[in-house]
Amino acid sequence: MRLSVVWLAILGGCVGLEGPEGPQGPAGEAGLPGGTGPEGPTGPTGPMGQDGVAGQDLAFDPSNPRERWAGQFLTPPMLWDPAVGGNGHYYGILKTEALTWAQAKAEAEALGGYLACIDSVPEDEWIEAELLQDFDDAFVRNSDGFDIGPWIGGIQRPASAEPAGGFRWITGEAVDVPGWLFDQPNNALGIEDAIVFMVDPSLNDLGWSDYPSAPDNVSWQVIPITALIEIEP
Ligand SMILES: [Ca+2]
Ligand SMILES: [Ca+2]
Repeated sequence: MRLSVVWLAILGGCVGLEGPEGPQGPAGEAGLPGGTGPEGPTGPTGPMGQDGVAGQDLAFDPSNPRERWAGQFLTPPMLWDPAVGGNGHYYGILKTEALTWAQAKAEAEALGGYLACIDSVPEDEWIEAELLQDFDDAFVRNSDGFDIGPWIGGIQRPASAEPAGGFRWITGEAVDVPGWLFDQPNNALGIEDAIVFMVDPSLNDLGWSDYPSAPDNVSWQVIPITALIEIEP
């Protein structure tokens, strides 16, 4: 697993930005299934302490996507901060069972967001560096050694010129950021019509590939297990 040191460093860095660590609270008597015993006291905020205010209870803020959907993502959704040139949107990797592109799109919308629509090079670079680089759990490896990552919001209109014609974001915008891996899109098997992040082992590179929106799990195909979701707060 490449995950880990670098990713934890990134995560640690993000936590660090929020302030010093609070002390670990005493463990409460968690409400056990069956309801035996009262729920124990909530300890003061621990290492993930918001704002790092020692001893302050962590108030759940449903307007903050980082908290609202934290349990459903591989990590809490991350803010592309306008202070560093970002768009103020949150991005998270939803991990589920194998998903077709249409299922991933529906899951994203059910969470109040949409499959990420990447319309600038800085957005693409930020996503790769902060959400995908060294984060193996977002990928599933196929029999040819390609690591297939999360679905994003690009889809090819039917009857478009192959291999590259007619790709649009679900926002309706044209896909015109140069995020494709070398030799992609290639319309492999003549059936690739949606966009995933992928690692090409021969290039040792991460980028986009076209991929069948409804993989049938034959031959080299695997079905993506994650979706990159963009949320506008
Ligand atoms: Ca195609
Ligand atoms: Ca492809």
